[in-house]
Amino acid sequence: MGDVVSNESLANLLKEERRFAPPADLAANANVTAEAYEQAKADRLGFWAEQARRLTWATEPTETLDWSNPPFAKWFADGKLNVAYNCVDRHVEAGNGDRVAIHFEGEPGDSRAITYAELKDEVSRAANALTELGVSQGDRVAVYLPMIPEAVVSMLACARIGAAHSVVFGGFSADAIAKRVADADAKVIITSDGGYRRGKPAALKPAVDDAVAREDSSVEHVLVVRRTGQDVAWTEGRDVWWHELTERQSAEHTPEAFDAENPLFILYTSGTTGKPKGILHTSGGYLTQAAYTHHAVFDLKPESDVYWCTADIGWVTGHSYITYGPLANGATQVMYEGTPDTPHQGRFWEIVQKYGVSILYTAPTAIRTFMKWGDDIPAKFDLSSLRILGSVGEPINPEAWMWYRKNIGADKCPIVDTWWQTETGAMMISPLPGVTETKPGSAQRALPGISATVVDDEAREVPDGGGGYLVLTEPWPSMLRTIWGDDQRFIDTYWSRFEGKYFAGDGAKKDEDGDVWLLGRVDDVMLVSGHNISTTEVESALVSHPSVAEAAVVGAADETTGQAIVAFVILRGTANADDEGLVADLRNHVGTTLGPIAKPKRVLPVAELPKTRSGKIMRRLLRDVAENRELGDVTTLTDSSVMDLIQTKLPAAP
Ligand code: 6R9
Repeated sequence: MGDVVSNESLANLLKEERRFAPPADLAANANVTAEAYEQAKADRLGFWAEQARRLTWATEPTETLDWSNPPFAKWFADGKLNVAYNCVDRHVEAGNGDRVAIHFEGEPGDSRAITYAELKDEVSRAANALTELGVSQGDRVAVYLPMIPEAVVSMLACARIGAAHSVVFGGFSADAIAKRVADADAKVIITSDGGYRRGKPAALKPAVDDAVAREDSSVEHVLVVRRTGQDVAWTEGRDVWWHELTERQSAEHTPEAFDAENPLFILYTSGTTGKPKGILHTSGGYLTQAAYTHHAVFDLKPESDVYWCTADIGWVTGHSYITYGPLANGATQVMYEGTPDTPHQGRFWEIVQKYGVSILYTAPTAIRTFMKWGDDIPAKFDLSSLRILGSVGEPINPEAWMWYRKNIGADKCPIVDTWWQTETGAMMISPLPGVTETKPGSAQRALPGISATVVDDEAREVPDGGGGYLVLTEPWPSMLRTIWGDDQRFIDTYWSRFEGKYFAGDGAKKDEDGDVWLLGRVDDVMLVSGHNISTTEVESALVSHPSVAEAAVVGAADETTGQAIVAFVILRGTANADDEGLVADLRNHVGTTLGPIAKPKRVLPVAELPKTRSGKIMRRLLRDVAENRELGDVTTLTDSSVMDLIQTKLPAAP
């Protein structure tokens, strides 16, 4: 919270009374019941040792947690396993080789079904190919691909040979690739000629060529998947076509067992400032929690469910809930290459209908966009196959939650709002669909085996009804092991704010039942007349007005109140941005919903909001605008023209 930090706990303004019980049939057949909480509470390590048995180990672990050198954890340290074997081979061996693992849907409408048996062959060939390129256990491989099956195959091929992958989101620049590749010291980059984006082929290889051309590049080979068929520049000796290399490999590859703590991947998070942090995840504990949470939170029935996570493989959600969790559980899933409005705004719902998707996992930013596009669009499709809806990435505003439930979930599907981070590796706080009476906008309760709470500035647990900082009080299997190459930064960033506790960097409150509500990043918390006010609560109040589709609020320096709340809003369909009355109405609406203290000083209707490439609102940039400052770092922004638009909207500061 920088220099505006107040010793007062976060104000608790929003009241939400709506409750939704789990559907009776779902509760009766749920994978996980309320007993799991009791069991994990009685014996947390025993609980995780039992969950680790979902995996197939070459050597069963005898030790669950080694916490002798905190905050450096080791889970299942004397166990050995092969992660790719767990995600692929064992399902084939169990007689499920004919089950579809991935229904791939390309943006131009091409599609491909890949069974577990086929996936096993592809992963084995790719593992042999990487070996031929000189990659071995302990090496790093960068992956810069669109959302195509080869992305999953590449990750699993690395895992299979014990090399760590570092996936770089396909929308990042040459500069971002170069920094990440250099930090991880990657030997090989796997990329493609391009991918389809908004109806057109978009090139990927030029950014890799540019990144690799830099002097300090560690890259020996660039492995290129042909996706769009567009022309590519070629460096003989360095560049290799994926199809040429993999086609001549054997489909046999014996998976070697690696230590549970063998690095599985590095994934960079930009944070708000500074050099990206290479978050390191390892094998046995990570896969245990990814698989368990996917089983428990989505109630996955691998024989009958069709699961779809709309995230990109370049984010942690794609890692844990496209590649590792679902495949470890033998799920059938949809993988979609493109954008939600290509070629039309009903594309997602058309895909749900086409494949009979039963579990959908998406982000609040997408849900708010669908709200803006209108209820009539999903209404044109048959969504009756859906039974569980998930949300991740940002706090979900209660009104967006209600819209999701009503318009996508036919007013019956439980919504699981899952809180977690790149650093946590897997879900930490979420309802369980067969157990929890859900509340719109709350992630509710730490999952079985997870210990989370909310503390004040002095590290004291806040009572029910209080607000403060979200912390994790016990180590968990899929926790980050360190920041790659920087143990001190790992300690400073996460373990120094509160002694012995993991500091998540999110504001949170506990309601009268002890359920957790996430209130946004603590760097974004506003300090108005001595009160800490969460961005999420004010934004949710704005989104609960029928004219507002999306809102972002920031605290801008103010002579009288310290900070004043400035709100940027995207209006719904017919609302008029020049309507003075509407602006006054929105201010009053927040005043009556949350109280006068939370009333924005200014409300500015805008056409777009600045977002990171994973869809999170970048309030930092809006703060720069609201305080008439030069914009800070915009490199992680999806579309920098958005900021020009917003700046022209802004009247000179009073
Ligand atoms: C998985 C992912 C992590 C940050 C996290 C928090 C926000 C994610 C949330 C949520 C409220 C949820 N966040 N899920 N806030 N409710 N259900 O998004 O990882 O990209 O590392 O972001 O996202 O602020 O700290 P990552």
